[in-house]
Amino acid sequence: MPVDVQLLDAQLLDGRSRDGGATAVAHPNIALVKYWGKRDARLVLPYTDSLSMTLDVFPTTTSVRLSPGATADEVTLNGAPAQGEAGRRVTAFLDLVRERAGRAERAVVGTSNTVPTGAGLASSASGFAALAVASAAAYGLRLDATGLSRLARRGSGSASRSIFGGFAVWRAGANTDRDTETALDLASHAEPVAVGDLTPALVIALLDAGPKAVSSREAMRRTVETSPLYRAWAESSRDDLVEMREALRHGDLATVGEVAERNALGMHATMLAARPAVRYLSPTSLTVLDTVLRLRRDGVPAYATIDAGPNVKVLCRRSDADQVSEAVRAAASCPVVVAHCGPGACLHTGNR
Ligand code: 2P0
Repeated sequence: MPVDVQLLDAQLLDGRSRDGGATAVAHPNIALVKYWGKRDARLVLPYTDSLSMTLDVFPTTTSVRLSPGATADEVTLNGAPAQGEAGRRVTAFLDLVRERAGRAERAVVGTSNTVPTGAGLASSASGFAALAVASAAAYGLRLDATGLSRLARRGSGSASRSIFGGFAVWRAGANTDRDTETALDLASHAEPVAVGDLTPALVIALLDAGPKAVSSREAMRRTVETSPLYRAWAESSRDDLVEMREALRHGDLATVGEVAERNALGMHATMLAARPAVRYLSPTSLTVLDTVLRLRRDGVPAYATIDAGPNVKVLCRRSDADQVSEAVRAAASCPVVVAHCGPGACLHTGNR
């Protein structure tokens, strides 16, 4: 699905509601070439480029309303006050928006996720993409889609990709000796990827919706600092990206799937070799990986990818999605959701 950047730009020029608040919707994305590892934690600059598909399921809706006179931000997550780290990350993000907008008002933020939070189903991607769009509008920051992607990146790296619909690549940007902070920030953002005749389905096996034991942020840091396999994966990931882009351009699902699967399993290998090891894969994750292999042996092109949690996502043809879902459900006794390419982040039209 092509991203409607012009529509987003037009909305942002006039995105605020009468009370100065704004509401935005964003969808999660699943990386086919993964982001794993930061070279700069404060600016959220990754070591490698990554490439993802934005989904049409599990949207996050976020409202930001300025609260003149308040001394702190009020952040609500799924109807309950945001606790600890989650609230601190939202306030740190709003501080960045306020600094750029030259404004000081605190805000009332309400977020609702339809995806289980923190279970490796990319809630932080949709969450910070929606927060970036809503807060930029509420504070009067006029940013185009590229600027919003940079901003969303500061909240959570993968959020930079959810600004765009369909397929998106997040450029790591590169350091040179003379880079200023502004230059580094400008160089790292997502952009849409040209795709040939390809409209895949992603079958999501919901193996475990509970929060993960190790946050992806901590797992990434530990992997970069201690895994002897990290450098090898990062290097092979560059080749994976080249091959992935080529396969997408040609609408070659088999190559897209093969590259996505090896890139994801390689990422998990880096974590398993970290000290101490980070293991997101569960026995049922492996059962689903076996099911995917069996489907392929039976002639069904199906390919697995796994993020920072046990849930397995299976890329396949739209026309095979029912068969793949049935096979996964039978093997893992779990609920299954079928996703397709979804839209980029946008302001809720009710604001206008
Ligand atoms: C990705 N993941 O490319 C990878 C694959 C999980 C596995 O991006 O620290 O929540 O906020 O930048 O974006 C999850 O990490 O991490 C993630 P931060 P984020 O989708």
